[in-house]
Amino acid sequence: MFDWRQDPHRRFNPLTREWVLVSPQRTARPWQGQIEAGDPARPAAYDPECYLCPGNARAGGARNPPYTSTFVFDNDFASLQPATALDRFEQDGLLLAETEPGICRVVCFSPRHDLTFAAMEPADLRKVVDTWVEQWGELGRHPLIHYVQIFENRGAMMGASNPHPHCQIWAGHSLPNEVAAEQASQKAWREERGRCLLCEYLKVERAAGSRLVEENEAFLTVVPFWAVWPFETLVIARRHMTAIDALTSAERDGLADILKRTTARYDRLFQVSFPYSFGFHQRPSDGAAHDEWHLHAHFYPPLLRSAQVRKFLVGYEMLATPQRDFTPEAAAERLREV
Ligand code: H2U
Ligand code: ZN
Repeated sequence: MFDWRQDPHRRFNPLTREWVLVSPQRTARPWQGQIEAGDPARPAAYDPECYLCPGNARAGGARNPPYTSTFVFDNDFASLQPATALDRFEQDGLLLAETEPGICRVVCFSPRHDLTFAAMEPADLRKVVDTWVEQWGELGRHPLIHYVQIFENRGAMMGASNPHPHCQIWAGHSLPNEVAAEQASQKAWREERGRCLLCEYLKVERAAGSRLVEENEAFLTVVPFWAVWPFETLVIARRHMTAIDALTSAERDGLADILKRTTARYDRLFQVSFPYSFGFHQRPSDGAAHDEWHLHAHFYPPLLRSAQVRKFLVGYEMLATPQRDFTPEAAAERLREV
């Protein structure tokens, strides 16, 4: 008899329409590879050397105001620039390039250098949510901007340059790859079945229960059936909405609450300030209604089975298909236990 909990199989991701190989029997293998040092102990509440702390100088000459809540500024090393003119280059259908105008910003969540989502007060997290909604709207109204990506790199392991709680916003002209793939799937689902892919998925996960991690009135956190990263989670709006501009006041509190609870579970599971990349996926800011879109966020944590062992997508995963060593159901169970 085939055992879905133990035997090798593959699972389908309907959002990206890609497969992942699940090989739970591999968790028994020994580890003689790299051991991660992890982030240093909790930093001080204020760091005179930090370019994000209130009152401090940034690289490039600017100085932060003595801010007391959230603080937004234009990235001093922006990947995208608003003055870029639209242009295109093509040769023989093989060499293709397009200019990419845009705006990059940094959002500090708090004046406190030592905090994380998990350690912040709900009222302060609510201000972060309000800032996201405001920034998303403001940047999206720019005529050249068609997609606003809000994301956070947490922890040195994920490439965050600084432990000060902050996220980035890259708002650009074109649809990023992941967003384009998810949009195509959600659109096809809507056209073929007349329903929303993630509304349907929510029902399936609530009925199954085995992959649920957190739930409140407004949001749900699950380890998706098709997760690639060991403790990957998907945070889904309970109500059908295409973007964060549709959140009611209570739902904004609900978003703050679910992010705090989810990250607190991550921190407790591995007894460290858990590293991850986090970001929202939602309707493009191109003026169309995009009713196929359903607001959600992804957490992609790199840690594998302890704070010392991290996952890299290499070898078979680079050349063939991503793979994971234990089932999403087992990961969700561990997250629920802490
Ligand atoms: P990360 O920790 O995710 O790298 O985000 C920090 C961002 O802050 C990064 O994009 C910017 C970097 O360009 N930055 C400034 O805008 N000003 C500075 O003085 C240093 C860093
Ligand atoms: Zn700081």
